[in-house]
Amino acid sequence: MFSKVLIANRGEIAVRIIRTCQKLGIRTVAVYSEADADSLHVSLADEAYLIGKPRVAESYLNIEKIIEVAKTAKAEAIHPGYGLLSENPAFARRCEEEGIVFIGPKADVIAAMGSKIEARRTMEQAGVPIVPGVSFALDSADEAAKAAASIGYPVMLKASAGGGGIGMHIARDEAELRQAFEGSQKRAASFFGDGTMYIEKYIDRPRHIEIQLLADSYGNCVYLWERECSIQRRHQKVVEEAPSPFLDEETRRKMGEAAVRAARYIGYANAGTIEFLVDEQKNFYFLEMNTRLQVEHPVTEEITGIDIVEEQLRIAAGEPLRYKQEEIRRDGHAIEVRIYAEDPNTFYPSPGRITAFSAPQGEWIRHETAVQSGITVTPFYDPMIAKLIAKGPDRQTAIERLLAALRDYRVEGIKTNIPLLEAVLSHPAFQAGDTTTDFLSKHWKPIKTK
Ligand code: MV4
Repeated sequence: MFSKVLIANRGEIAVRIIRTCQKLGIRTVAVYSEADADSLHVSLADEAYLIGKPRVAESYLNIEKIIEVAKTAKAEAIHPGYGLLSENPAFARRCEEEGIVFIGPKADVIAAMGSKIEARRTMEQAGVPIVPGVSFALDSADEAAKAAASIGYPVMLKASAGGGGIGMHIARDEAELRQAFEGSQKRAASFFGDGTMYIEKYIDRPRHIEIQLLADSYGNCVYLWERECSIQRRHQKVVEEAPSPFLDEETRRKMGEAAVRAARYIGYANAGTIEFLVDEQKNFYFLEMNTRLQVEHPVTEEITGIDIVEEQLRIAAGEPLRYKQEEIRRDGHAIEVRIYAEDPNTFYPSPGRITAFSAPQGEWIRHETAVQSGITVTPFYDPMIAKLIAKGPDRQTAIERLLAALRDYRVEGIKTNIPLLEAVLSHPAFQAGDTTTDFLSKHWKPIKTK
Protein backbone atom coordinates (compact mmCIF):
# COMPACT_ATOMS: atom_id res chain seq x y z
CA MET A 1 0.00 0.00 0.00
CA PHE A 2 1.07 3.61 -0.52
CA SER A 3 2.58 5.51 2.36
CA LYS A 4 1.66 8.97 1.01
CA VAL A 5 -1.12 10.13 -1.32
CA LEU A 6 -1.83 13.57 -2.78
CA ILE A 7 -5.49 14.55 -3.11
CA ALA A 8 -5.97 16.74 -6.18
CA ASN A 9 -9.34 18.09 -5.15
CA ARG A 10 -11.16 20.23 -2.58
CA GLY A 11 -14.38 20.33 -0.57
CA GLU A 12 -16.28 17.35 0.74
CA ILE A 13 -14.63 14.82 -1.56
CA ALA A 14 -11.11 15.80 -0.50
CA VAL A 15 -12.19 15.37 3.12
CA ARG A 16 -13.83 12.03 2.29
CA ILE A 17 -10.64 10.71 0.66
CA ILE A 18 -8.41 11.96 3.49
CA ARG A 19 -10.55 10.05 6.04
CA THR A 20 -10.06 6.73 4.26
CA CYS A 21 -6.32 7.40 3.90
CA GLN A 22 -6.15 8.03 7.66
CA LYS A 23 -8.02 4.79 8.32
CA LEU A 24 -5.41 2.93 6.24
CA GLY A 25 -2.42 4.74 7.80
CA ILE A 26 -1.58 6.61 4.59
CA ARG A 27 -0.16 10.13 4.95
CA THR A 28 -2.04 12.79 2.99
CA VAL A 29 -1.01 15.80 0.95
CA ALA A 30 -3.60 18.49 0.25
CA VAL A 31 -3.39 21.15 -2.44
CA TYR A 32 -5.41 24.34 -2.17
CA SER A 33 -6.13 27.65 -3.83
CA GLU A 34 -5.95 31.08 -2.23
CA ALA A 35 -9.72 30.89 -1.66
CA ASP A 36 -9.40 27.64 0.30
CA ALA A 37 -6.65 28.47 2.81
CA ASP A 38 -9.05 27.96 5.75
CA SER A 39 -10.72 24.85 4.32
CA LEU A 40 -11.18 21.63 6.23
CA HIS A 41 -9.26 19.53 3.68
CA VAL A 42 -6.21 21.72 4.31
CA SER A 43 -6.29 21.36 8.10
CA LEU A 44 -7.08 17.62 8.01
CA ALA A 45 -4.23 16.67 5.67
CA ASP A 46 -0.73 15.95 7.00
CA GLU A 47 0.75 18.45 4.55
CA ALA A 48 -0.82 21.17 2.42
CA TYR A 49 0.52 23.19 -0.50
CA LEU A 50 -0.84 26.42 -1.95
CA ILE A 51 -1.10 25.94 -5.73
CA GLY A 52 -2.54 29.19 -7.01
CA LYS A 53 -5.34 31.65 -7.39
CA PRO A 54 -9.01 30.93 -6.66
CA ARG A 55 -10.08 30.21 -10.24
CA VAL A 56 -9.74 26.49 -11.00
CA ALA A 57 -7.81 27.16 -14.21
CA GLU A 58 -5.14 28.77 -12.04
CA SER A 59 -5.08 26.16 -9.26
CA TYR A 60 -6.97 22.84 -9.20
CA LEU A 61 -6.63 22.38 -12.99
CA ASN A 62 -2.95 23.28 -13.11
CA ILE A 63 -1.51 19.88 -14.04
CA GLU A 64 2.18 20.81 -13.92
CA LYS A 65 1.85 22.56 -10.56
CA ILE A 66 0.11 19.55 -9.00
CA ILE A 67 2.72 17.14 -10.43
CA GLU A 68 5.45 19.39 -9.03
CA VAL A 69 3.87 19.32 -5.55
CA ALA A 70 3.52 15.52 -5.71
CA LYS A 71 7.23 15.24 -6.48
CA THR A 72 8.27 17.74 -3.81
CA ALA A 73 6.13 16.01 -1.18
CA LYS A 74 7.18 12.56 -2.43
CA ALA A 75 3.59 11.38 -2.84
CA GLU A 76 3.49 8.00 -4.56
CA ALA A 77 -0.04 8.38 -5.86
CA ILE A 78 -2.64 11.03 -6.68
CA HIS A 79 -6.36 10.67 -6.01
CA PRO A 80 -8.22 13.07 -8.32
CA GLY A 81 -11.67 12.83 -6.66
CA TYR A 82 -14.49 13.74 -9.05
CA GLY A 83 -14.75 16.67 -11.51
CA LEU A 84 -11.61 18.81 -11.99
CA LEU A 85 -8.81 16.55 -13.37
CA SER A 86 -10.48 13.22 -12.59
CA GLU A 87 -11.35 12.35 -16.21
CA ASN A 88 -8.54 14.23 -17.90
CA PRO A 89 -6.43 11.73 -19.86
CA ALA A 90 -3.56 14.24 -20.16
CA PHE A 91 -3.31 14.41 -16.37
CA ALA A 92 -3.41 10.62 -15.98
CA ARG A 93 -0.71 10.37 -18.66
CA ARG A 94 1.50 12.97 -16.93
CA CYS A 95 1.22 10.97 -13.70
CA GLU A 96 2.16 7.78 -15.56
CA GLU A 97 5.19 9.56 -17.13
CA GLU A 98 6.39 10.78 -13.74
CA GLY A 99 6.02 7.38 -12.10
CA ILE A 100 3.21 8.65 -9.89
CA VAL A 101 0.22 6.32 -9.61
CA PHE A 102 -2.98 7.94 -10.88
CA ILE A 103 -5.80 6.50 -8.76
CA GLY A 104 -8.10 5.66 -11.63
CA PRO A 105 -7.97 3.77 -14.91
CA LYS A 106 -5.28 4.13 -17.58
CA ALA A 107 -5.16 7.36 -19.59
CA ASP A 108 -6.15 5.68 -22.86
CA VAL A 109 -9.24 4.13 -21.24
CA ILE A 110 -10.29 7.55 -19.92
CA ALA A 111 -9.79 9.03 -23.39
CA ALA A 112 -11.74 6.23 -25.12
CA MET A 113 -14.74 6.69 -22.81
CA GLY A 114 -14.52 10.48 -23.15
CA SER A 115 -15.40 10.19 -26.83
CA LYS A 116 -19.09 9.28 -26.76
CA ILE A 117 -19.02 7.88 -30.31
CA GLU A 118 -16.02 5.70 -29.52
CA ALA A 119 -17.65 4.59 -26.28
CA ARG A 120 -20.83 3.56 -28.19
CA ARG A 121 -18.79 1.62 -30.74
CA THR A 122 -16.78 -0.10 -28.02
CA MET A 123 -19.88 -1.07 -26.03
CA GLU A 124 -21.55 -2.43 -29.15
CA GLN A 125 -18.48 -4.65 -29.72
CA ALA A 126 -18.56 -5.72 -26.08
CA GLY A 127 -22.17 -6.86 -26.46
CA VAL A 128 -23.63 -4.14 -24.24
CA PRO A 129 -26.98 -2.73 -25.43
CA ILE A 130 -26.70 0.83 -26.77
CA VAL A 131 -29.48 3.26 -27.72
CA PRO A 132 -30.47 2.69 -31.39
CA GLY A 133 -28.55 5.28 -33.37
CA VAL A 134 -25.32 5.89 -35.26
CA SER A 135 -21.80 5.30 -33.98
CA PHE A 136 -20.00 7.51 -36.47
CA ALA A 137 -19.55 11.25 -36.93
CA LEU A 138 -22.29 13.05 -38.88
CA ASP A 139 -20.63 15.66 -41.07
CA SER A 140 -23.68 17.49 -42.38
CA ALA A 141 -27.38 18.08 -41.81
CA ASP A 142 -28.02 15.88 -44.87
CA GLU A 143 -26.16 12.98 -43.31
CA ALA A 144 -27.99 13.53 -40.02
CA ALA A 145 -31.35 13.56 -41.80
CA LYS A 146 -30.52 10.35 -43.63
CA ALA A 147 -29.51 8.63 -40.37
CA ALA A 148 -32.59 9.91 -38.54
CA ALA A 149 -34.88 8.59 -41.27
CA SER A 150 -33.59 5.08 -40.68
CA ILE A 151 -33.69 5.39 -36.86
CA GLY A 152 -37.13 7.02 -36.78
CA TYR A 153 -38.14 10.25 -35.02
CA PRO A 154 -37.92 11.63 -32.40
CA VAL A 155 -34.12 11.59 -32.24
CA MET A 156 -31.55 13.15 -29.97
CA LEU A 157 -28.65 15.02 -31.48
CA LYS A 158 -25.57 14.74 -29.27
CA ALA A 159 -21.99 15.98 -29.21
CA SER A 160 -19.37 13.23 -29.13
CA ALA A 161 -17.20 15.29 -26.82
CA GLY A 162 -20.22 16.13 -24.64
CA GLY A 163 -21.79 14.19 -21.85
CA GLY A 164 -23.67 15.34 -18.83
CA GLY A 165 -26.32 16.86 -21.07
CA ILE A 166 -24.25 19.58 -22.72
CA GLY A 167 -24.78 20.00 -26.46
CA MET A 168 -27.88 17.79 -26.67
CA HIS A 169 -30.96 18.57 -28.76
CA ILE A 170 -34.24 16.70 -29.34
CA ALA A 171 -35.57 16.73 -32.91
CA ARG A 172 -39.14 15.55 -33.55
CA ASP A 173 -38.97 15.77 -37.34
CA GLU A 174 -36.57 16.42 -40.19
CA ALA A 175 -37.15 20.18 -40.22
CA GLU A 176 -36.25 20.42 -36.52
CA LEU A 177 -33.17 18.28 -37.03
CA ARG A 178 -31.92 20.35 -39.96
CA GLN A 179 -32.58 23.52 -38.04
CA ALA A 180 -30.67 22.33 -34.95
CA PHE A 181 -27.74 20.64 -36.66
CA GLU A 182 -25.34 23.43 -37.54
CA GLY A 183 -26.00 25.43 -34.38
CA SER A 184 -25.37 22.39 -32.17
CA GLN A 185 -22.24 21.55 -34.12
CA LYS A 186 -20.90 25.11 -33.70
CA ARG A 187 -21.76 25.16 -29.99
CA ALA A 188 -20.00 21.82 -29.43
CA ALA A 189 -16.97 23.07 -31.37
CA SER A 190 -16.67 26.21 -29.26
CA PHE A 191 -17.50 24.51 -25.94
CA PHE A 192 -15.43 21.32 -26.29
CA GLY A 193 -13.11 22.21 -29.15
CA ASP A 194 -14.73 19.33 -31.04
CA GLY A 195 -17.91 19.67 -33.11
CA THR A 196 -18.34 15.95 -33.82
CA MET A 197 -22.07 15.08 -33.69
CA TYR A 198 -24.08 11.83 -33.67
CA ILE A 199 -27.72 10.91 -33.16
CA GLU A 200 -29.68 8.40 -31.14
CA LYS A 201 -33.32 7.46 -30.92
CA TYR A 202 -34.95 9.65 -28.28
CA ILE A 203 -36.04 7.59 -25.26
CA ASP A 204 -39.12 9.11 -23.66
CA ARG A 205 -39.40 9.51 -19.83
CA PRO A 206 -36.34 7.37 -19.13
CA ARG A 207 -34.83 6.54 -15.80
CA HIS A 208 -31.13 7.08 -15.11
CA ILE A 209 -29.78 3.95 -13.47
CA GLU A 210 -26.04 3.35 -13.13
CA ILE A 211 -23.99 0.33 -12.13
CA GLN A 212 -21.04 0.74 -9.76
CA LEU A 213 -18.06 -1.41 -10.70
CA LEU A 214 -14.82 -2.38 -9.04
CA ALA A 215 -12.15 -3.92 -11.26
CA ASP A 216 -8.55 -4.80 -10.46
CA SER A 217 -5.48 -4.99 -12.69
CA TYR A 218 -5.77 -8.79 -13.05
CA GLY A 219 -9.06 -8.96 -14.94
CA ASN A 220 -11.31 -9.41 -11.90
CA CYS A 221 -14.44 -7.29 -11.83
CA VAL A 222 -17.56 -7.12 -9.65
CA TYR A 223 -20.66 -4.91 -9.68
CA LEU A 224 -21.87 -3.24 -6.50
CA TRP A 225 -25.49 -3.08 -7.69
CA GLU A 226 -27.10 0.05 -9.01
CA ARG A 227 -27.91 3.61 -8.08
CA GLU A 228 -30.92 5.43 -9.40
CA CYS A 229 -30.28 9.11 -10.08
CA SER A 230 -33.31 10.11 -12.10
CA ILE A 231 -34.20 13.18 -10.08
CA GLN A 232 -32.09 15.81 -11.78
CA ARG A 233 -32.33 19.45 -12.55
CA ARG A 234 -30.57 20.74 -15.67
CA HIS A 235 -28.44 17.57 -15.67
CA GLN A 236 -27.44 18.13 -12.09
CA LYS A 237 -28.37 15.24 -9.83
CA VAL A 238 -30.42 16.15 -6.78
CA VAL A 239 -31.48 12.83 -5.20
CA GLU A 240 -29.75 9.45 -5.60
CA GLU A 241 -30.69 6.12 -4.10
CA ALA A 242 -29.79 2.47 -3.96
CA PRO A 243 -31.36 0.13 -4.79
CA SER A 244 -33.52 1.56 -7.60
CA PRO A 245 -37.23 1.38 -6.75
CA PHE A 246 -37.88 0.44 -10.40
CA LEU A 247 -35.68 -2.59 -11.10
CA ASP A 248 -36.63 -6.22 -10.69
CA GLU A 249 -33.98 -8.83 -9.83
CA GLU A 250 -33.65 -10.10 -13.37
CA THR A 251 -33.07 -6.65 -14.92
CA ARG A 252 -30.68 -5.79 -12.10
CA ARG A 253 -28.61 -8.88 -12.80
CA LYS A 254 -28.64 -8.33 -16.57
CA MET A 255 -27.50 -4.72 -16.14
CA GLY A 256 -24.79 -5.71 -13.68
CA GLU A 257 -23.49 -8.43 -15.99
CA ALA A 258 -23.55 -6.09 -19.01
CA ALA A 259 -21.54 -3.52 -17.03
CA VAL A 260 -18.96 -6.12 -16.03
CA ARG A 261 -18.73 -7.26 -19.65
CA ALA A 262 -18.05 -3.65 -20.67
CA ALA A 263 -15.30 -3.18 -18.07
CA ARG A 264 -13.60 -6.47 -18.97
CA TYR A 265 -13.71 -5.67 -22.67
CA ILE A 266 -11.86 -2.35 -22.24
CA GLY A 267 -9.41 -3.64 -19.65
CA TYR A 268 -10.78 -1.34 -17.01
CA ALA A 269 -9.09 -1.13 -13.61
CA ASN A 270 -10.30 0.85 -10.58
CA ALA A 271 -13.79 2.03 -9.55
CA GLY A 272 -16.03 3.00 -12.45
CA THR A 273 -19.66 3.48 -13.31
CA ILE A 274 -21.71 2.49 -16.33
CA GLU A 275 -24.71 4.77 -16.82
CA PHE A 276 -27.80 3.34 -18.45
CA LEU A 277 -31.05 4.84 -19.64
CA VAL A 278 -33.91 2.52 -18.72
CA ASP A 279 -37.22 2.88 -20.55
CA GLU A 280 -40.71 2.12 -19.28
CA GLN A 281 -40.51 -1.48 -20.54
CA LYS A 282 -37.25 -1.94 -18.58
CA ASN A 283 -35.10 -2.04 -21.69
CA PHE A 284 -31.72 -0.64 -20.76
CA TYR A 285 -29.22 1.15 -22.97
CA PHE A 286 -25.61 2.18 -22.35
CA LEU A 287 -25.33 5.96 -22.03
CA GLU A 288 -21.86 6.83 -20.74
CA MET A 289 -19.07 5.42 -18.66
CA ASN A 290 -17.75 7.51 -15.78
CA THR A 291 -14.13 6.64 -15.15
CA ARG A 292 -13.96 8.22 -11.67
CA LEU A 293 -15.32 8.06 -8.14
CA GLN A 294 -18.79 9.58 -8.24
CA VAL A 295 -20.46 12.12 -5.99
CA GLU A 296 -23.21 9.63 -5.13
CA HIS A 297 -20.90 6.72 -4.21
CA PRO A 298 -22.00 6.78 -0.51
CA VAL A 299 -25.41 5.21 -1.20
CA THR A 300 -23.62 2.17 -2.61
CA GLU A 301 -21.27 2.08 0.39
CA GLU A 302 -24.25 2.17 2.74
CA ILE A 303 -26.01 -0.85 1.22
CA THR A 304 -22.87 -2.95 0.56
CA GLY A 305 -20.68 -2.03 3.55
CA ILE A 306 -17.76 -1.50 1.15
CA ASP A 307 -15.55 1.61 1.38
CA ILE A 308 -15.15 2.40 -2.33
CA VAL A 309 -12.25 4.81 -1.77
CA GLU A 310 -10.39 2.11 0.14
CA GLU A 311 -10.91 -0.32 -2.73
CA GLN A 312 -9.68 2.33 -5.20
CA LEU A 313 -6.48 2.73 -3.19
CA ARG A 314 -5.95 -1.02 -2.93
CA ILE A 315 -6.53 -1.58 -6.64
CA ALA A 316 -4.20 1.29 -7.58
CA ALA A 317 -1.54 -0.17 -5.26
CA GLY A 318 -1.73 -3.44 -7.21
CA GLU A 319 -3.77 -5.54 -4.82
CA PRO A 320 -6.22 -8.05 -6.24
CA LEU A 321 -9.93 -7.49 -5.68
CA ARG A 322 -11.01 -8.72 -2.25
CA TYR A 323 -14.53 -9.77 -3.23
CA LYS A 324 -16.25 -12.24 -5.49
CA GLN A 325 -19.62 -11.32 -6.97
CA GLU A 326 -21.47 -13.70 -4.61
CA GLU A 327 -19.92 -11.90 -1.64
CA ILE A 328 -21.35 -8.47 -2.50
CA ARG A 329 -24.07 -7.72 0.06
CA ARG A 330 -27.18 -5.66 -0.47
CA ASP A 331 -28.75 -4.61 2.80
CA GLY A 332 -31.56 -2.11 3.14
CA HIS A 333 -31.96 1.16 1.30
CA ALA A 334 -29.93 4.37 1.19
CA ILE A 335 -30.87 7.79 -0.19
CA GLU A 336 -28.61 10.79 -0.73
CA VAL A 337 -29.59 14.40 -1.27
CA ARG A 338 -27.18 17.05 -2.49
CA ILE A 339 -27.32 20.29 -0.56
CA TYR A 340 -26.55 23.23 -2.81
CA ALA A 341 -25.88 26.83 -1.89
CA GLU A 342 -28.52 28.08 -4.27
CA ASP A 343 -31.89 29.79 -4.41
CA PRO A 344 -34.47 26.95 -4.51
CA ASN A 345 -36.68 28.89 -6.93
CA THR A 346 -34.28 30.48 -9.39
CA PHE A 347 -31.56 27.84 -8.92
CA TYR A 348 -28.99 30.63 -8.98
CA PRO A 349 -25.95 30.05 -6.77
CA SER A 350 -26.15 31.76 -3.39
CA PRO A 351 -22.60 32.40 -2.23
CA GLY A 352 -21.89 34.12 1.07
CA ARG A 353 -20.77 33.61 4.64
CA ILE A 354 -22.36 30.72 6.54
CA THR A 355 -23.22 32.09 9.98
CA ALA A 356 -24.62 28.88 11.47
CA PHE A 357 -24.25 25.31 10.26
CA SER A 358 -25.19 22.02 11.84
CA ALA A 359 -26.51 18.68 10.72
CA PRO A 360 -28.34 16.16 12.83
CA GLN A 361 -26.49 13.00 13.77
CA GLY A 362 -27.63 9.44 14.15
CA GLU A 363 -26.49 5.95 13.32
CA TRP A 364 -28.53 5.92 10.11
CA ILE A 365 -27.46 9.43 9.02
CA ARG A 366 -24.25 10.22 7.16
CA HIS A 367 -23.20 13.79 6.45
CA GLU A 368 -20.40 14.53 3.98
CA THR A 369 -19.17 18.10 3.94
CA ALA A 370 -16.17 20.39 4.21
CA VAL A 371 -18.31 23.30 5.39
CA GLN A 372 -18.23 24.70 8.92
CA SER A 373 -19.92 27.64 10.58
CA GLY A 374 -18.06 30.85 9.73
CA ILE A 375 -16.76 29.80 6.32
CA THR A 376 -17.59 31.64 3.12
CA VAL A 377 -19.04 29.88 0.11
CA THR A 378 -17.26 31.53 -2.83
CA PRO A 379 -18.54 31.72 -6.40
CA PHE A 380 -15.40 30.01 -7.75
CA TYR A 381 -16.46 26.40 -7.26
CA ASP A 382 -19.39 24.01 -7.50
CA PRO A 383 -22.15 25.24 -5.15
CA MET A 384 -22.68 21.79 -3.59
CA ILE A 385 -21.82 22.29 0.07
CA ALA A 386 -22.83 18.94 1.55
CA LYS A 387 -24.41 15.55 0.99
CA LEU A 388 -26.83 14.05 3.45
CA ILE A 389 -27.41 10.30 3.31
CA ALA A 390 -29.94 8.25 5.23
CA LYS A 391 -30.14 4.51 5.50
CA GLY A 392 -32.99 2.26 6.54
CA PRO A 393 -34.15 -1.33 6.32
CA ASP A 394 -36.52 -0.28 3.52
CA ARG A 395 -37.11 2.68 1.22
CA GLN A 396 -39.95 4.23 3.22
CA THR A 397 -37.91 4.24 6.43
CA ALA A 398 -34.92 5.77 4.63
CA ILE A 399 -37.18 8.52 3.22
CA GLU A 400 -38.64 9.29 6.67
CA ARG A 401 -35.21 9.40 8.31
CA LEU A 402 -33.84 11.67 5.62
CA LEU A 403 -36.84 14.00 5.86
CA ALA A 404 -36.49 14.18 9.64
CA ALA A 405 -32.78 14.95 9.27
CA LEU A 406 -33.48 17.69 6.71
CA ARG A 407 -35.99 19.31 9.04
CA ASP A 408 -33.28 19.51 11.71
CA TYR A 409 -30.60 20.71 9.30
CA ARG A 410 -29.48 24.23 9.99
CA VAL A 411 -27.78 26.55 7.48
CA GLU A 412 -27.87 30.30 8.01
CA GLY A 413 -26.40 33.15 5.98
CA ILE A 414 -26.98 31.66 2.54
CA LYS A 415 -29.91 30.15 0.66
CA THR A 416 -30.01 26.41 0.05
CA ASN A 417 -32.11 23.95 -1.91
CA ILE A 418 -33.33 22.22 1.27
CA PRO A 419 -36.98 23.28 0.66
CA LEU A 420 -36.77 21.59 -2.76
CA LEU A 421 -35.30 18.42 -1.24
CA GLU A 422 -38.07 18.25 1.38
CA ALA A 423 -40.70 18.73 -1.31
CA VAL A 424 -39.24 15.94 -3.46
CA LEU A 425 -38.92 13.42 -0.61
CA SER A 426 -42.44 14.08 0.68
CA HIS A 427 -44.05 14.04 -2.77
CA PRO A 428 -46.49 11.12 -3.32
CA ALA A 429 -44.95 10.40 -6.75
CA PHE A 430 -41.45 10.09 -5.23
CA GLN A 431 -42.78 7.97 -2.40
CA ALA A 432 -44.46 5.70 -4.95
CA GLY A 433 -41.13 5.28 -6.76
CA ASP A 434 -42.36 7.17 -9.83
CA THR A 435 -38.92 8.65 -10.40
CA THR A 436 -38.43 9.51 -14.06
CA THR A 437 -36.02 12.15 -15.33
CA ASP A 438 -38.86 14.64 -15.89
CA PHE A 439 -39.81 14.53 -12.17
CA LEU A 440 -38.77 18.08 -11.24
CA SER A 441 -40.11 19.79 -14.35
CA LYS A 442 -43.40 17.98 -13.75
CA HIS A 443 -43.76 18.35 -10.00
CA TRP A 444 -41.67 21.25 -8.71
CA LYS A 445 -43.64 24.43 -8.23
CA PRO A 446 -41.52 27.28 -6.89
CA ILE A 447 -42.42 28.08 -3.31
CA LYS A 448 -42.16 31.14 -1.16
CA THR A 449 -39.07 31.33 1.03
CA LYS A 450 -38.00 34.02 3.40
C1 MV4 B 1 -30.85 10.75 -23.73
C2 MV4 B 1 -32.20 10.93 -23.35
C3 MV4 B 1 -33.17 10.35 -24.12
N1 MV4 B 1 -32.83 9.64 -25.21
N2 MV4 B 1 -30.57 10.04 -24.82
C4 MV4 B 1 -28.91 13.58 -20.40
C5 MV4 B 1 -27.53 13.58 -19.85
C6 MV4 B 1 -26.72 12.87 -20.86
N3 MV4 B 1 -25.72 12.10 -20.21
C7 MV4 B 1 -27.69 12.02 -21.62
N4 MV4 B 1 -28.99 12.51 -21.31
C8 MV4 B 1 -30.09 12.00 -21.93
N5 MV4 B 1 -29.84 11.26 -23.05
C9 MV4 B 1 -31.54 9.50 -25.55
N6 MV4 B 1 -31.23 8.81 -26.65
C10 MV4 B 1 -32.47 11.67 -22.20
C11 MV4 B 1 -31.41 12.23 -21.50
C12 MV4 B 1 -31.79 13.00 -20.33
C13 MV4 B 1 -31.49 12.58 -19.04
C14 MV4 B 1 -30.77 11.42 -18.80
C15 MV4 B 1 -30.47 11.03 -17.52
C16 MV4 B 1 -30.90 11.80 -16.46
C17 MV4 B 1 -31.61 12.97 -16.66
C18 MV4 B 1 -31.90 13.37 -17.95
C19 MV4 B 1 -32.63 14.53 -18.15
C20 MV4 B 1 -32.91 14.94 -19.43
C21 MV4 B 1 -32.49 14.17 -20.52
